[in-house]
Amino acid sequence: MNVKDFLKEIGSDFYTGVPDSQLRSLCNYVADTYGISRQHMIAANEGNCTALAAGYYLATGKIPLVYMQNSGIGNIINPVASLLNENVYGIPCVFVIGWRGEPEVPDEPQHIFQGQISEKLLKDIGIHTIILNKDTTIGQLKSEMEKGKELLKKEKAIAFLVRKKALDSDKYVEISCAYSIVREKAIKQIVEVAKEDIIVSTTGKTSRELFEIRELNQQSHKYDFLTVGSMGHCSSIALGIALNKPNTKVWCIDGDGAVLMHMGAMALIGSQGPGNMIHVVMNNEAHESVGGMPTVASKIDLTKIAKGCGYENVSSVNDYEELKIQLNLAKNLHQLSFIEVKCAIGSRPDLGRPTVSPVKNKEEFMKYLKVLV
Ligand SMILES: Cc1ncc(C[n+]2csc(CCOP(=O)(O)OP(=O)(O)O)c2C)c(N)n1
Repeated sequence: MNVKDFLKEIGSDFYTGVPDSQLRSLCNYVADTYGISRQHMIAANEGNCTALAAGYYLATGKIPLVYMQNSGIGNIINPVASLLNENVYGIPCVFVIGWRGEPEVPDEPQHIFQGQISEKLLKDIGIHTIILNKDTTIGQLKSEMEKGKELLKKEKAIAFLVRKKALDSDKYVEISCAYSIVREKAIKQIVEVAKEDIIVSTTGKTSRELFEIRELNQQSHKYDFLTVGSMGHCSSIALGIALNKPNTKVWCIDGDGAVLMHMGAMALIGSQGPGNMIHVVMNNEAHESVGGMPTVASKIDLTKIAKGCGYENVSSVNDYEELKIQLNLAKNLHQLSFIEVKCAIGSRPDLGRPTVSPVKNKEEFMKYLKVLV
C-alpha cells in the first residue's frame, strides 16, 4: 500500500516518532512532506513521542500519529497505561509500528522475542491493533478503520502493526551532515588504542562494525559486549561493569540517537564518576542504522551536557589526528572521560551482522571479565 493513501485514510496532521528501517517509506514520506517541523518531530524515545502526542491532543483536540519500531513498545507502556488509558485521561492516538521479528520471518536475535510478543503486548495495554500486510488493500484498510475511527472518537488509542514491505513510497530523503570521519574507521582506532580493554558498543551498525573489525583483525570477540537490542542502555551496562571492575578500562561506544534516548544515564555515570570509564559518542546527528533520519544532536552540545553531568575529561573531535590524541589521553588518564566523535552519515553496503550469538558473546565476555579486576 502506498504510504500516502495509508496516511490519508488516518487523516492526522501531526507526526512524531523514532525511525525504523521497516517503516523507511513512511519516515521518508513524512520527512519529505513536513520536513522536521512543528508537524513532524523525531523524539528521543517512543515514550516521549507518546507524551508529546498527548500534549498535541490536549491543545488541539486532533488525533496525533506516533511511528516507531516494535522494539520501542517497552518505552510506550508507561505513558499508554498511565496517561492515554481511558481509566486515566482517555487520550486517543494512532501508533504505526514496524513489526520486526514477526513470527515465521527470520530476523536478528534481538527481534525474535519482541516480535513474538508485540501483538499480545499491545492487547494487554488496551490498544486495538490492526495488522497491515503486503496485500492489505485500501478497501480493507477503510473497513478496518471504521472500527478504528469509532475507538478514536471514544478517546482510545489504536495501533497498526506493519509487516515487512506493507508500506511503500517513491519519496526518498537524502540526509547528510558536514563531518568526514567514517564511523567504522573511528571504531578501528578505538580498538587499536583499547588493546585488551573492555568495549561495550551500542545498538545498530556500531556493534556490527566492531564485530567485523575483530574478525578482520583475527582478534577474539571476548573483549566486546555488543548491545544488539536495548537501545540507549549501553552506557548503563558499561557503568555497571566499570564500577565492579575498577582496575579495568571500560570503553563505551555509543551513538547520538542512543545517548539521547536515555540521556539520564549520563547523569548517573557523571555522579558515580568511574575513572576507568571512557564514553565515546559517535555523533553523526542521525539514526544512521535505520535509514539516516536526523536526531536533534546537531542542535545541542553533548560536551556541555557531559561536563554538566560531572564527566572530568571531555572533548569533541572532528578529524582522525585529534581522535587519536584524545583516545590516548583518555586511555592514560584515570578520569571519567567523554569523547564526542563528529562522524559522517554512512556505512559499508556490505556490512555483515554478528555471527556469534548474543548468549555466546555474553559467555565469552564474562569468562574474560572474570580474570580482570
Ligand atoms: C527502543 C528502540 N527504538 C528504536 C530502535 C530502532 N533502532 C535501532 S538502531 C537505531 C538508530 C540508532 O541511532 P544512533 O544511536 O544515532 O546510531 P547510528 O545508527 O547513527 O550509528 C534505531 C532507531 C531500537 N532498536 N530500539
